[in-house]
Amino acid sequence: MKITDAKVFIGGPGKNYVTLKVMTDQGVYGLGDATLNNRETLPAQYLKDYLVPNLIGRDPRNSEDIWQYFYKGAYFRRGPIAMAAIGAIDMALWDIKAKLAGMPLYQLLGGKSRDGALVYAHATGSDLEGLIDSISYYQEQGYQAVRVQCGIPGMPTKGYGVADNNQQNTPFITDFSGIIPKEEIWDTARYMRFMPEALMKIREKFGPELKLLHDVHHRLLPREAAEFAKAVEPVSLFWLEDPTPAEDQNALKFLRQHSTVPIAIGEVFNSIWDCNRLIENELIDFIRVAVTYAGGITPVKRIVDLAALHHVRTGFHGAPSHSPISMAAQAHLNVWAPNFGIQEYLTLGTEACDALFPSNHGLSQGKMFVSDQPGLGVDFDEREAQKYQYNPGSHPVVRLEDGTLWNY
Ligand code: CS2
Ligand code: MG
Repeated sequence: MKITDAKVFIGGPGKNYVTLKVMTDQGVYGLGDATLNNRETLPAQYLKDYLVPNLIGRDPRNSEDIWQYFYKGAYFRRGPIAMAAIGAIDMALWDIKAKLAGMPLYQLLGGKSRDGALVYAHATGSDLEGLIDSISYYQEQGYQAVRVQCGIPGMPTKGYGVADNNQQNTPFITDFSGIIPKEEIWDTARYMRFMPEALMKIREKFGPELKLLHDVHHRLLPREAAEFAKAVEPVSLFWLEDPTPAEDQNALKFLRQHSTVPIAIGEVFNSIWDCNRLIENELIDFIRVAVTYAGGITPVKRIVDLAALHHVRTGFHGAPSHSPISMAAQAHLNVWAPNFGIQEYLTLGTEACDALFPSNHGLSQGKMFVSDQPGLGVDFDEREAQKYQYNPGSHPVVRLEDGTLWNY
């Protein structure tokens, strides 16, 4: 069996999805997602210039060797651009493999450990009142878990994960007004004074059942993160996400000495080497990798298996930038993983998106139910795709009030 061609598409409704379609001499094709938020043209070019020419002619069933060839063969390894491109190929080859087997992909991983996989939505508000309305909205939709992000009083700009004037379901992460990012101001002191108390008020209002998650988004120093984690212990968060910049795998040691709040990190990781020490030293409770950014199903399965040895559960990234293809790949991993935790699920699905990516993965009562179609269980409509093209966008760059460049 041979790969005969591969096509790369950029675009989608309100998104620059990077979609890979791999064709074979037996007519079976596979799909992959190489969407790297705000840098979409780069994995697309990496695929077109380097990976696709070396893919043609290979046997698509040899997904491990092909992954090793593109990972080790590059010499300069890892990084988000290359791993998103490799990840798309790996997803497409698993899609083909499962279609050839006539099985939904989860069967090749080890079958189902559960039917429904718990998901969480993004509740947001420019103030606490707006956030409480947003949480109520998602609770009424049946969600059992919500991430809560709030505008901070007195903060010169709105802060992370906060939609303008309480608009819900807006793509507040990427501003498609060109490639020059807007600048936002961050003030840690204001955040530290306001957010723990706001989280406590939310817990008091919604009671103990609702799973609350909060994303610090890399913005605290290790000591500040320890202080914040200690302060929010009474809130009983489901998790506190990215309290410190993810590169420093030692940053959480201090936090772990001062708080038992569950920690989730990993959405920016591109390989097992970015998180092996966090997992082996049990410095985190949830690993947040994404199949696109971490290089595909093949390496993410290894990360999940390592995590299972150390009581670390999965909490795969699922930001608006992920296309239904990588969300489908994660849906199969979610039903299989014996150490599944939760799946981030941005309720930004629209008719236009469903038309571009037909699938019958389902969402009900705050859980995602995987398709039983052979393969990933998602398709890609090339005619629909012709409606879209690349639309440059960026998320903000963040500075402290004195101008110091900070973490977005
Ligand atoms: C966020 C991401 O969903 C999350 O947990 O951290 O949406 C992140 O803000 C974007 O992927 C950045 O491009
Ligand atoms: Mg995050």
